[in-house]
Amino acid sequence: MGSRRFLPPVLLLLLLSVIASAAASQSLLRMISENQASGDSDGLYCDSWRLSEETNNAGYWGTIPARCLQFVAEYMNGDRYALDSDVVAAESLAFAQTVQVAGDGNDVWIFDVDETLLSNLPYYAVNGYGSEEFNETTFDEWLNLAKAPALPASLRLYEELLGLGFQIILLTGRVEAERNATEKNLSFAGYHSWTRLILREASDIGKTAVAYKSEKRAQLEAQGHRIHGNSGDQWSDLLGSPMATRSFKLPNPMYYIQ
Ligand SMILES: *[C@@H]1O[C@H](CO)[C@@H](O)[C@H](O)[C@H]1NC(C)=O
Ligand SMILES: *[C@@H]1O[C@H](CO)[C@@H](O)[C@H](O)[C@H]1NC(C)=O
Ligand SMILES: CC(=O)N[C@H]1CO[C@H](CO)[C@@H](O)[C@@H]1O
Repeated sequence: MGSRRFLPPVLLLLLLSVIASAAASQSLLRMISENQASGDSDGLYCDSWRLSEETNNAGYWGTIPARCLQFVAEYMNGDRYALDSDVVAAESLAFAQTVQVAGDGNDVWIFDVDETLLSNLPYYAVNGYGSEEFNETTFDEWLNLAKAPALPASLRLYEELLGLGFQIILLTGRVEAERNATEKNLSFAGYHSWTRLILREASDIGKTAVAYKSEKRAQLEAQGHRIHGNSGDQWSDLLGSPMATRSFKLPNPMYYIQ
C-alpha cells in the first residue's frame, strides 16, 4: 500500500510544473520590468517588435528602434532569417502544388525583387541595418553595382515554380533606368526564364507602392493572367486590389515601404 506521506508521481509532476512555470513567468516579468537598457530585455523587446512589424501591426515605421540595432544585425546574419525564409518558401510551394496549371501561359506567380529574390544585406550591413534614414544616393550606387546575391530560399522556390509550369512575373519598385542592372544581377544571381520584368515607368513615379503594384496586377488580370501567388517582403507588395489568391510575406525587419 502506498504511504500517504508521499504524493502520487502524477501529482508530484503537476506540482513541480506549476512551480516551474510560476518561476518562469516571474522571471519573464522581471526581465521586462528590469532595466530596459539591459541586453536581455532588448532582445525580448525586439523580438516582439519584429513580430509587430512583420504582421503590419506596427503600420508604417521609418527606422528600426535604436535599441534593436544589434538584434536586427544578429537576426539578418544568423540562422533565423534563413530559416524563416525557408519556411515561407516551403509554404509557398505547398500552395503552388495545389494549383491546377492550365498550360495556356496564364498561370502566374509574382515576385518582388529587393529582399525577395535579391538580398541587399551587403548594403544594409554597412549602413546600419535600417537604423539610419534611407539614402537614395548611396542605395542607387549599390544597386547599380548589381552585386546583390540571391536569397537562397527564393531561388529554390523560383526554380520549383518554373518546374510546375508557372509564368514568373517580376514586379519591382525599381525604375526603368535600372532595368539593365537589375536584369544583369538577376541573371548573375541565378534567375532565368521570367516572362516579364515590370519596373516603374515615368508615369508611375510618385505613386505609393500599393497603388503602383495593384495597378500592374489589375493590368495583368485584364490581359487574362490568373495571379495565383505573390511573394514579397513588404505588405505593399501584397495588399491592394486585385490580390493574388495567396500572398506570401517574406521577413524584412530593416525597412518599410508604403
Ligand atoms: C546620402 O549619402 C551621401 C554620401 O554619403 C551624403 O553625401 C548625403 O548627404 C546623404 N543624403 C542624405 C539625405 O542623408
Ligand atoms: C541597356 O542595355 C542595352 C543593350 O543591352 C542598351 O542598348 C541600353 O542603352 C541600356 N540601357 C540603359 C538605360 O543603360
Ligand atoms: C551574387 C551575384 O551573382 N552577384 C553578381 C551580380 O552581378 C555582378 C555583375 O553585374 C556580379 O559581379 C556579381 O557577382
